[in-house]
Amino acid sequence: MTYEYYRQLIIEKLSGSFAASPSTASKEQVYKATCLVLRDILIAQKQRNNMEIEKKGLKRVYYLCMEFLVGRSLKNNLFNLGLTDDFDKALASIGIDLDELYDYEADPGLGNGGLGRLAACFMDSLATLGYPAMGFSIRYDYGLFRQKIVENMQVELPDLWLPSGEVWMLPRSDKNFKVLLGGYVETHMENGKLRFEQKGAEVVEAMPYDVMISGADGKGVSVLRLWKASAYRSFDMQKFSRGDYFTAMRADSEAELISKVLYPSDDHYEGKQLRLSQQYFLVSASLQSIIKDHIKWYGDLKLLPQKAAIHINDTHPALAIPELMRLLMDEHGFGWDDAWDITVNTIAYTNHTVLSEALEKWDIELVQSRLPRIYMIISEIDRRFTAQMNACGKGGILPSSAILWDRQVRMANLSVIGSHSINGVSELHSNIIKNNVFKDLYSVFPDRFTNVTNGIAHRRWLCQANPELAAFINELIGDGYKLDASELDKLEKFTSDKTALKRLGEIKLDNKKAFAQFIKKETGEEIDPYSRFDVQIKRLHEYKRQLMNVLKIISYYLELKDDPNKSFTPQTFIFGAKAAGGYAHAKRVIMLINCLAKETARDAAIRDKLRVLFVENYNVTLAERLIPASEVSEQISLAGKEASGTSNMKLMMNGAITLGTVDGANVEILERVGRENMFAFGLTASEAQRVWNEVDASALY
Ligand code: 26Q
Repeated sequence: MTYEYYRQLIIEKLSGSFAASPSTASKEQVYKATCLVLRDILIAQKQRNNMEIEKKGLKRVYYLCMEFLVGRSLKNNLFNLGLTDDFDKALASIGIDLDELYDYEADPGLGNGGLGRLAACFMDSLATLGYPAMGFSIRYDYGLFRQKIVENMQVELPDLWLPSGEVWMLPRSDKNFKVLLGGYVETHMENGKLRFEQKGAEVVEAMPYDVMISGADGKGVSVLRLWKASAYRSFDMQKFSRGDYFTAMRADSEAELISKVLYPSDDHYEGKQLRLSQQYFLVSASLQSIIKDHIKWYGDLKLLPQKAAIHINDTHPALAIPELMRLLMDEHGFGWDDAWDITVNTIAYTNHTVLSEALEKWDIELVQSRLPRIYMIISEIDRRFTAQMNACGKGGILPSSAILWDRQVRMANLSVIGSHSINGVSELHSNIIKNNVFKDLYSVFPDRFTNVTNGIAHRRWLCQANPELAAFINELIGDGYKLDASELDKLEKFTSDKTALKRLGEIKLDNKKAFAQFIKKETGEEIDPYSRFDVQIKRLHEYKRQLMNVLKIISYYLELKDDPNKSFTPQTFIFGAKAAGGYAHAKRVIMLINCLAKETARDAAIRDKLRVLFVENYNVTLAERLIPASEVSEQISLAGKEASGTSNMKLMMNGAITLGTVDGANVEILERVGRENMFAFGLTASEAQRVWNEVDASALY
């Protein structure tokens, strides 16, 4: 196809969707028309792929996750489809600069941090590798808050992503489902079988919106299905027609609350009713959708484990286990044992945290009142597990391993008991979950536990984010690494090639200049691109130890104050971090960093040598700008606490040197790159644990 072809498509979209022409359209309309053209191309590709998948009867991957931090899509899709140049020309021919259009797209904040970004990278990877994959999540009206720094402090503002993000979504009004919340369960016999019916429940309608996620070369396409909640119409209309207008409207807004906003806490569990409703809403709608499709394609639900892998990303969608049991038994007539076999063999679970405060435990009363049938099933799973353990003389493990304990439902134990595969996200973390967090359950199910070390979609984080470096790598080793990252090993033969190293230095400097220019444009602040960029970008958390980094910077500051002529490599310390709204300590660290940023900018004796910069509202788009410009990557979590980390990989891949503890995936990075490319320091995880065991923790407070 030529660029004229795409130009024509854009013009047609402008006319068909906005009654506009290139001369009358606003830039925003051109942005939307361009996205819609790409969306159509991806849908057509997906339909072609579907025929192939059905013909071959391929097994499908379903990834359930409360968050998907996809980042902007326009640039990504153009890049993956290899259409950047054509669209650049097509748009230029109607007087529009493609680079300008990118900024019309808000960064959809449908995730908190690492876990949500990992889910998005998987969608890219699955599409690229040709796996038929569908991600399921919630179409939050508001994503993670927009962070503003006011008087050095974080203020949270609503994130309005839909006006520009909605263009990517295809509403599937023919594929909606009902989700029941609350009420009570009525039991009766029917044809000699016990039947369960949930009565008096709120009926919430789940309406799917599909987003196509392209893989490399645009051949594979993953679908991200986002559910929006509203009150079930006919239910509402009954009340409405009885003249009870306000009750009908209230039901509507209560139901809509479910997909209103993403919970902004990360690695910290809060037992909120709305969060539980969100989790069940996601799980129930997604499983009904999976089952309906499976029956359409294969007829027989016994084949589910063969034809579908359902993955739960952390325990947030763990209600998938009892919900699948409910659907198999109550709606499709299976007995307990067959339903259990199908469930366990279909579901797999990834754990992302060892922090005890992050392990989800719901009060039994809450689960019982919101999800009465689900609670019955969870109790039965627990009863059977308990009986089994007692029968084989392992009753001693129940205090750590039972699902129901202390009037609470322990979601991590439910996830292990109800899945055939359980993985951590780095080798160290997977060992910790086997030997500590799930020690007793591991002794019961040793074969279920595995490791899957995290990765990143290097197409986004290297090829797109750092085009100059990618072009240079292409020159050196060809572009095979785009599909197979292990080909980057071929760069080894250039480690002492002076010309290549010089060029790498120039590219880094160009990226630093571009970042400094961006900061100047956005904030008016000037940072020196010739200073060393030392970067810590991640959620603000005590275990990630931003405070330790700040204390080091303060010590440098004091040294320079004492001796302004001290020989000192000029450094710019750059932080990006959001803190959960209720996490007071984390918010005070943000304040400290911002005070320090002001102080280093103000002090003429210091600022040429030492600067601190806090970038406001750190998100995927900012990461894409900053990572290529980074030189030191701060990965300094307390050993044993960071499950994997993924910014460590993104920064390393863009040529930053890691300063890190022996934690999470740092361990494996260290093995691969060697000590000359990573400065590892501090206690190991087991040494840190020993210190904890020795200290009376209560004496610390
Ligand atoms: C739970 C209950 C209620 C509200 C919110 C939550 C919640 C939400 C998000 C709990 C945890 C999260 C996110 C956790 C997370 O991002 N973990 C990170 O996962 C990455 C991908 O595996 C790892 O690289 C990081 O080490 C890990 O911290």
